Amino acid sequence: MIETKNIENIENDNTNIDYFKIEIDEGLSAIEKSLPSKYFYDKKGDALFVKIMHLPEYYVTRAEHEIFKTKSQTIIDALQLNTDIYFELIELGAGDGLKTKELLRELNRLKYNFDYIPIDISQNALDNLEKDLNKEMPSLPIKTKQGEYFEILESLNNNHKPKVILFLGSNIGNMSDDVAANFMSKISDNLQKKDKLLLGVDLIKPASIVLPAYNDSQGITAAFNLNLLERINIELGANFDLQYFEHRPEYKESDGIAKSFLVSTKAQKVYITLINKSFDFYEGEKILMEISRKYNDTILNMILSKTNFVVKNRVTDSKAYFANYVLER
Ligand code: AVJ
Repeated sequence: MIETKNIENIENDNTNIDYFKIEIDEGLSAIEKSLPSKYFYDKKGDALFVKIMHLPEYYVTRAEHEIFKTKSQTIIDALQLNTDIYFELIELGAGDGLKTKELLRELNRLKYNFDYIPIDISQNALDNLEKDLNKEMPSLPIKTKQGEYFEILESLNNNHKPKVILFLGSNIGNMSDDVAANFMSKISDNLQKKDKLLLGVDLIKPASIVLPAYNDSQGITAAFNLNLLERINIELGANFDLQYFEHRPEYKESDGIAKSFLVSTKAQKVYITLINKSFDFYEGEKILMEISRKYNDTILNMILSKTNFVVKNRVTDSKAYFANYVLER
């Protein structure tokens, strides 16, 4: 008998079980199978992602962290903030807030007047972040919001307070260019003139650097991908046999998009109880688990041309692996 997760746990993971079922069914029923990477982040997935951020091969977090450590003042200047004017600092997909803390420390020290509003799909990540920030900066007003970016967007224009949106960590990289353009244009539509967005993107670079970041020697990224199959097993009563799926990332510098696949190493059938359906895999069949888009100025400008944003400033780390762009509405 396959055990399904109890209601309490499902609520803790903030996943609407109906959407979860529908999206998993859709992804596995397509000719080219895929699963949505946003479902990586249950409790175990959050913990694995924290490990990823500390991997020697995963340069992404370190490169952006370097920017925040060494160039916070440049960023603050480019954001054209004024210590007399209150603003909302809204972070989309806050995670563990490692980089944001550098900026928060500076803003706090310089006595800027703001509320920090981190938004994340993971309540677990938000709870950890809030605890951590309360400890280090007890005077910092923090108002966490759990939800998907899109749901939160509309609540942005409920008030006309000046806003700075943080969209860091190359989280935009999980979106196709069309989705990214649509998303950025929705954000800009919900902002007032002169509001800012600080966007962090991983830059296009050779495969010799990018590929190992998604194929680490300790197998943490493989476990991160496989965890979604395990999650489907537990929450939807499926019988994925994890030993017959192999993690295989692909990246060509000419496309600038890292793709993570799980490959079925034999012909097999997987039954999902709560979907009441079985799914056939042929030997070598791939499930696209995640895309991680890498950027350059041309690609970013192409995306922004469909929005009300203009680029005000761009800062990079010393190796030019990563860029933070200050955008203005
Ligand atoms: C959090 C989306 C930026 O794509 O690099 C890390 C997620 N996936 N390793 C990325 C991730 C595998 C990460 N982002």
